[in-house]
Amino acid sequence: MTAIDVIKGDISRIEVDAIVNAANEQLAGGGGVDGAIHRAGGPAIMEECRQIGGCPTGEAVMTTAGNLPAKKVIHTVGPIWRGGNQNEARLLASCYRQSMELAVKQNLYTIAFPNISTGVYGYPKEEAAGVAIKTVREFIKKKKGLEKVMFVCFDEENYRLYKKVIKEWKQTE
Ligand code: AR6
Repeated sequence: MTAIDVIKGDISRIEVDAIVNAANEQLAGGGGVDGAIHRAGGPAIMEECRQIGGCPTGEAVMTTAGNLPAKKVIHTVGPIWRGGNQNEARLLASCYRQSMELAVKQNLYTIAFPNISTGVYGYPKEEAAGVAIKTVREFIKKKKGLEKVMFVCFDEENYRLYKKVIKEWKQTE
């Protein structure tokens, strides 16, 4: 069985097989969680990002984790929120799914996610938490291989939302 954990903190400090980065299509680095990961991980991550060249929204690619305690960084590109009718939910679910697929394929057993798209990209936090948790639940029901999935919430609002949604889900199981 795959464990699901919710914690509050900085994902760049988490010691798991793979941490997920909320990147942009150019893999060019930026602010938020992307900035924190590149700052803490050092230039080796950006060097590999440049070689890869980019990543379409909803997809995921993997690089070294440089100086981070994690083994690998999976870069995924969340959708920019444009009101909800531009395939945002499907693309966000795809980010979580493809990141987990990539981890399983590379024999990585523990993975930590930030709250993709809920910062600069403006995705409403409650809706995004619903999509994230539903996608992870569906994935681990069907596919074996992951030991642990962590949701690392940086802000208090996301942390509270995740705790609430997971509690509701456990009560209905
Ligand atoms: N650890 C975990 N979560 C964090 C951290 C951290 N160190 N720092 C921020 N967050 P954002 P997006 C949370 O804006 O919305 C970048 O510039 C934050 O509270 O990082 O997907 C990229 O280069 C929020 O809940 O990512 C892209 O251009 C969540 O991470 C663009 O922003 C996501 O916020 C991507 O936007």
